[in-house]
Amino acid sequence: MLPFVGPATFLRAPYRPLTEQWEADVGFLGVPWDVGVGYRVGARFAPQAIRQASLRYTLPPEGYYHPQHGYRLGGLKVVDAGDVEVPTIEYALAHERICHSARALRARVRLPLFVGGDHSISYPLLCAYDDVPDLHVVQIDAHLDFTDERSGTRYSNSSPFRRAVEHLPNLTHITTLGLRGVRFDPEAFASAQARGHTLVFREQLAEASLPEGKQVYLSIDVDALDPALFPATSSPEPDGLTYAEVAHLIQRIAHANTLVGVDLVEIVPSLDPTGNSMLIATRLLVDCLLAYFSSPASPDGR
Ligand SMILES: [Mn+2]
Repeated sequence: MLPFVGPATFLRAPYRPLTEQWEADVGFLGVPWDVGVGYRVGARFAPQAIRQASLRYTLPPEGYYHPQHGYRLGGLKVVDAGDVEVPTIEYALAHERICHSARALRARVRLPLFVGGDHSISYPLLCAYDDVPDLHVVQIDAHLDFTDERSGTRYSNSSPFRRAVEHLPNLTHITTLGLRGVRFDPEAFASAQARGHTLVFREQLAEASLPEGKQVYLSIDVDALDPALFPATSSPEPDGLTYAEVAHLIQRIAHANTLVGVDLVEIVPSLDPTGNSMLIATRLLVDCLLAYFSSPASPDGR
């Protein structure tokens, strides 16, 4: 079927709401909440935009074919679990519903994929992982998102990991990859350093030391990518990562650890009328599936 035909679900997977009983290898859940954004809004529209873009990556039953790697992801059972039904503005209610839905998805699939929304959703998503011992978070992001409070706000997209470490004693370590910009919060940086987080600036990426043998929750903020490549994001910073750098990090993290969940956040579709950003975002989700379910056949992520 051509990529502009038919109703849009993620990779053309069947839609099964979380109110039904089912099991799958992969579950896609939209989290269209962008009330926590500190700059340009619109990430609430990303789950639908990703579904539309993902029709170009429809996963056939026999898998994707590549001449050098053969068929990959054949027989993989993917389900589109729809979106969290978020309220208009009440953040506590939104967090409750996001956490509840994330728990329900975790119970049904091996690899949950959560698509935001702004980065504030990582806090309620991580709350659904309070039973995972020695949980590691790997965050690919231009920003630290570890601010205690900003303009009197504690649950914005600047603070999800600060709230997460306060709430989750089992969250033992955070590795942040791709940091850059000129607007660091000194208190947040000192606090993350004092907790022993691994903080990797964009320039140090090649030598980054990544966790090994851990249960890893991977949080990908698309502003880690270069804005020339991925303009559809709220808070762009110049000199970002290339697609290959991010794909390679996903492979390294997935192969050395057990991924327990992935979120992909801060995609603002209206900021890229070409649609290329949404295709790249979809491709990063496909790369997560390839890294998790395929043998390490393509170290460059292609
Ligand atoms: Mn972020």
